[in-house]
Amino acid sequence: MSADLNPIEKAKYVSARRAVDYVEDGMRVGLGTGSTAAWMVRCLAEMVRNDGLNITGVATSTRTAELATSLGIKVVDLNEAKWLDVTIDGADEFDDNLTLIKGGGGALLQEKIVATASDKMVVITDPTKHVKTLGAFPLPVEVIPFGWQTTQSLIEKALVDLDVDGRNITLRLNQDASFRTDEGNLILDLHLERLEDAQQVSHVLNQIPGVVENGLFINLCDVVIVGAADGSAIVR
Ligand code: ABF
Repeated sequence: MSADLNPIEKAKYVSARRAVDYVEDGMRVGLGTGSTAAWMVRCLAEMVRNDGLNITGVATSTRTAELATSLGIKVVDLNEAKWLDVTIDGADEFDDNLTLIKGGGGALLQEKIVATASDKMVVITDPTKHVKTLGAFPLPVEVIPFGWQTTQSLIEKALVDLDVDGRNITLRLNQDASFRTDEGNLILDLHLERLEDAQQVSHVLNQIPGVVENGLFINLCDVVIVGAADGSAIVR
């Protein structure tokens, strides 16, 4: 780790370094997406190169697959691996129930599939990711391009009907309309500010035609590692 990293990057590296302790020889490993997960991929690649670690990776995005492959990690499709021993991934927020908001990087669909197809999910974070109540980070909602503006209206109506505290919920297309996920879908950012009932919101969202998936990861995360710039890590 280079000395000139800022405290948050140091914390991300520390959590990633601690997480690779969960990886054993011969494992099939889900490789997450984002800057924290990129540190994890680099740590694993070092173990493959220097210690002869033998693992098979399944990436959660094209960019993670490219990084892992370029560093010498064997990457296969989930259809080939079928099931994974452990997935290590980042998050945008986590609460005390280890419920996550993920998807800020636009990879939530593959991330959720890979996490679900794993015996264990280890989430790597820095201290800014822990929240008492989810929702300060906009909830990413993946929708197909066909009629996405109608889908957006349906989401807004469903949430008003759900009476999510009657707040002025705003739903905005993530980045610009040209952004596409690996599957060619769009991401809508759902600004809820506060999200008390993750199960209910996730269920309502995923009933709406056109919605593919959302960034709420409920009962999927087994362990959260919170790194700190001083080199320590809290495992929750
Ligand atoms: C990915 O990494 C996304 O699901 C999540 O939004 C993002 C977190 O990014 P970073 O690690 O760069 O903070 O897992």
